[in-house]
Amino acid sequence: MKLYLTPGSCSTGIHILMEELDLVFEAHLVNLLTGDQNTPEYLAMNPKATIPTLVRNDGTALTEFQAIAYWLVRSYPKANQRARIFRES
Ligand SMILES: N[C@@H](CCC(=O)N[C@@H](CS)C(=O)NCC(=O)O)C(=O)O
Repeated sequence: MKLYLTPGSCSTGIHILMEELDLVFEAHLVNLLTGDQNTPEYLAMNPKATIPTLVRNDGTALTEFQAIAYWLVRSYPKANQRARIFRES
């Protein structure tokens, strides 16, 4: 998987979640100040020109924080276990 992120921005929550899940992924830095998000390559993944973007192993991309977090929680057992703990408490 590839996570497109900007340190110190709203992508940090997804970055931390993926680290907590012990996922192996490529982290790609997107410099919003210099316009990395507006390149044709980035817009092909995320036409909204925002971070975070998660490119999954099948090549499809998720581009909304909530959608990425939900998909990660549903897709990886460690996350599901934690969700179960929260539901039971
Ligand atoms: N609805 C999106 C919003 C993402 C968003 O607005 N990200 C900001 C950074 S926190 C961004 O990429 N801004 C683009 C820019 O500043 O050009 C989500 O929840 O993922």
